[in-house]
Order: sequence, then C-alpha cells, then structure tokens
Amino acid sequence: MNKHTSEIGVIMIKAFDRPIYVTRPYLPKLELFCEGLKEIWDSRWLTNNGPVLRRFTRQLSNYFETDNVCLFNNGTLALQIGLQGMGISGEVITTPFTFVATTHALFWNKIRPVFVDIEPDYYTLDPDKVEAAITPWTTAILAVHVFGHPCKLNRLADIARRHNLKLIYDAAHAFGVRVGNKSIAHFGDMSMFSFHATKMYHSLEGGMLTFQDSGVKKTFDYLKNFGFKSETEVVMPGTNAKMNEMQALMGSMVLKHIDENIEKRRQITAAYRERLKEVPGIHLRTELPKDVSYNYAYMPVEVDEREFGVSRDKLYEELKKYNIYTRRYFYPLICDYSCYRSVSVKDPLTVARKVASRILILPIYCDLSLDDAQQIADIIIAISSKESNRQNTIAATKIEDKRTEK
Ligand code: T4K
Repeated sequence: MNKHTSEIGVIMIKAFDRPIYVTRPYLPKLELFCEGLKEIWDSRWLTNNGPVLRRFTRQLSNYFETDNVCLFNNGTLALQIGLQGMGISGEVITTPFTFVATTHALFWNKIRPVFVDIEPDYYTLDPDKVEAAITPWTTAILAVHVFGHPCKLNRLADIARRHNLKLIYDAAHAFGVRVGNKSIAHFGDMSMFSFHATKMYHSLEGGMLTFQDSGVKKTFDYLKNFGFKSETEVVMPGTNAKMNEMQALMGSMVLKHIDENIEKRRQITAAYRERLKEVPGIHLRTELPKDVSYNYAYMPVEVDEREFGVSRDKLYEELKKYNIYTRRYFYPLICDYSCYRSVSVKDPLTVARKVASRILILPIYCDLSLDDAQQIADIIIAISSKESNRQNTIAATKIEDKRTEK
C-alpha cells in the first residue's frame, strides 16, 4: 500500500489519478462555440454593447423575469457600481463570512462596513444582529446568499422597511435559485450575480445587477461606460466595466444548459450527503426550506475535530495527497484580513468564527461523476479511520509501556 492509498476494513481507497479541484467550469461543445464566434468575426463588433450582448441581455431578462438587468465584465465591479448608483454611503451592515469582494465593493465607495454575525443553519446574516447594529449612519444592509442559500428574506425586508434602509443582496452564488416560485433576483432593492468561471453558471467572467427601480438603470449604464450619455456628453465620472461579446456568447451558450447542469449538481450533492450523513464529525448543511429551489452551487461541510478525530485544516491537507483540492470558503473572516483589521467590530461574531474554522467546500461540478463524489466521501471517511487507528495504537502502546514499567 503506498502512502496515497488507504484501507477501511477491506476496502482499498485509491488516490485520484488527476487533480480534482473544488470546481471546474462547464463548457459548451467547442464546435458550437466556434460557430458562435463566426458571428463575432463577421461583425467585427467585439465590445461596447454589441449584438451578442444585447441578445444575451434579453435572454437573461426572460430567465429572471424582469427587464431590470444590467450586465458587467465581472461581479465585483457590478456590485461596486450598483452601490454607487444607488447612492449608498455612511455605514452598511454586512457579513464577514463571504468572499472579500463583497467588502471591497463597500470600501471602493468609501462606505464603512459594519460586520455582524451569521446564523448557523445556512451561514447568512442573522437578522437579530442586523437590527441591533443599526445607527443613524446606516444606509443599507448588504447581505450575501452565501453558497446560494437564500438569506432570511422576509425578516431582512421587514427591518429594511422599518428603518428606511436599502436592502442589497450579493447573490454571486445564487444564479438559478428560486424561492416560492419567484427568482431570488426579485427580493431586495438590488442583487448582484457573478458569472465568474468558478461559478455554477458563468460567462468566462461577468456580473449582473437586477433591481426593482427601473429608474437606476440609466445610471448603471453610464457608470459602466465612462459616464457617456452621448458621443459628446459625459454626465458622471464612470469607469469601464462593460461585458464584451465573447463573454456574452459564452454566457448565452451556458444558459441553454442551466437546468440540466443544476440537475447534475443535485445528484452529486445527494451522493455526497448519502455517504457522509452518518460520519461522526462531518456536519452537513441543514436541509433548505421546502419552498426553495436550490442551485447546488457549493458542497459545504463542517468538520468537528473532536468528533471526526482530524482537524478541518489537517483534512484539507490530507485530501491533497489523494489529489483532491478542497477550499476553505470562507476562511479567514474578512475582518481578519490584514487590510480590514483596523475596522472596529463590536459583534463577537461567535457563529461566523466557529463556521470559518470548520468549513470545507468539497468538489462539485457538472462532470464530476457520482462515483467520484462517492470516492471523495470514502477518502474522507478513510482519513478519519486512519487517524482513529493511529490514536488507538498510541493508546495501546502507552498501556503496554506502563505494564512493562511495573
Ligand atoms: N461576492 C461573492 C460572494 C463571491 O463569491 C465573489 C466571487 C464575488 C462577490 C466577486 O465576483 P467576481 O468579481 O469574481 O465575478 C474564486 C473566484 O475567483 C471568485 O469569483 C469567487 N467569488 C470565489 C468564491 O472563488 P479563488 O481565488 O478561490 O479562485 P481560484 O482561481 O483559486 O479557483 C478555484 C478553483 O477553480 C481552482 O482550484 C481550479 C478551478 N478553476 C478556476 C478557474 C479560474 C478552473 O477549473 N478553471 C478556471 O478557469 O476565487
């Protein structure tokens, strides 16, 4: 048995012969993409609101059942521009358990983030903590549908309404999620979706804002195109955040397969959950409410070192020996990054700290087979068994040593 092979009982667990990353982008057939490229080659229109982008925008409008969509070259700039366009300033209550871009978008707008805790079931902002953190300077709540898990939508909407705050969702992970038969894009004042290559839906890179007030659309369009209103008029100091034609083509082609891709991810999630549900120390995310139609964007588990016998970080390292590259999204918490350590945090962030120290994201992508998912789960189990055998041997040796001393 080599060091990349383990044994549970009589079952031999082999390392993968190829790297298994946390994600792998879905790609359309190359021939089809090349056919699509021909249109771009023929038109020589590569960016700046070209025909492919306009068609893609209509497709997304249909998919999200709203005309209020605006496309960008990535999610970070979409969020940054969205906050600016909505006139958000002062303090914004947000979560430290997210990708760092959520907070960066606030800082680029000179907005102070107020970090509050998350709830333990789905890792989204805890509404009770939000309410307690409101000050006269608060202008908005920036909540994250982390891993595609919907936030406490009604509670947050109620708080925002009573305190006259804007409710903004970082929905980077939530493409395709529906709640009560309504797209998640219809909740809050504005939502940002990321179409980055690592997402369950992508356009190479890309981002989108959806919003309730159609009046802000013009501002978003100006801001992403240098502030141009016409060839000779610049009405605000905008930036360049336009999606190009290649991105739009990829996005359009991947969109055609979104339902089948979600279904594949559902099956992979089910395979993992079935295999891991009774493993001591591996905690699966609480089942989502019945009215949520989920996108299976990520496969998070929490590792309880005491029960599992191996720490989250050791498991993360051990899995690499089997060619499995998991990720610790989101560790460290944003407030612990050196660039945000000076932000004063009043909330003890008890849940967020615990989750950040235990979270591990297992590989999930469309062409991961169910056998692969089961093998990953078996390797996790084997790593725990190996450690417990090692502990038993140490304990037995100590007893033996004591006997010999006597
Ligand atoms: N808000 C939230 C809550 C977010 O999660 C994100 C992005 C944003 C805002 C900002 O949206 P964007 O501006 O990105 O549109 C990745 C992504 O770069 C980032 O988009 C994403 N969140 C974050 C959660 O994950 P890394 O640093 O983990 O990516 P990386 O390059 O290590 O990739 C992870 C794995 O994916 C690799 O090990 C292999 C695989 N991979 C990656 C790429 C780029 C591929 O197979 N193919 C690829 O092309 O940040």
